[in-house]
Amino acid sequence: MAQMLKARMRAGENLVGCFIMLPSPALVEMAGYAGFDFVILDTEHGAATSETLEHQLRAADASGISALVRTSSMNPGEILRVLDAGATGIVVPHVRTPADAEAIASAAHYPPYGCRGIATTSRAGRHGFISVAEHLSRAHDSTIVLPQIEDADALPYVSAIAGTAGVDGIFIGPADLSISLGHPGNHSDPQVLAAIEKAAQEACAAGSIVSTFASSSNEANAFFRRGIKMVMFSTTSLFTATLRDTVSGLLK
Ligand code: 3PY
Repeated sequence: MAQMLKARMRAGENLVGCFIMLPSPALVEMAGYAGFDFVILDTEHGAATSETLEHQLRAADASGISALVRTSSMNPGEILRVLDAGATGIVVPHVRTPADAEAIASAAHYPPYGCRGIATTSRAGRHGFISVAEHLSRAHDSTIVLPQIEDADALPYVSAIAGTAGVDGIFIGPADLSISLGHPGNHSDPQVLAAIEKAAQEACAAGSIVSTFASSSNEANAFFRRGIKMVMFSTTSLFTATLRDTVSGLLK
């Protein structure tokens, strides 16, 4: 499964994911059964604990969907813990420089590609039921690293960040970027749109994969047509929109 997502990214497939802030394994299963390609479990703003996260990763395995985790920071210990828990990859917020990108890639990959430490009995190593050699080979083939570009001061470095060894793509965060560019919450401000487009083009030119949020199928398809290969929907936004529409349609 994990291998499959990285291989599919490398094959240039269009991929669609669910971004999940709620610490619910059932929501992960729903995304899997609905046919999404991946979930991103958010521990930056979401309420997950190490234990709820592990249950969500189990739900991903059970429902056949790949699960990445958004960490709350670039801390190598945090990156290690979510990968040991069985995440297919990491999304790391507020990466600003090529040195940041190198540091997170190193934390995510085992030697000789990085400096991740091994626990042979971690969940990622099937609690010791696979050999160390198999664990290392699986990790090498499957681990995905996506730095988030969401700050104005990261924009000059997009090509270098995207092209860093051990980095598989970039994830553009429109909400933080809109704040950083002085247009809080206005993702469709021309300056924000232009910055997103430029970052996407530069990352694609560096041979990298670009991911970001869409708010509708039409917007997702427009991204796919422009070469943005990984598009995700916020499950909280989908759910709140449905709740709002349902209540507003009632005769009361
Ligand atoms: C962004 O859009 O900036 C995000 O990181 C979403 O949480």
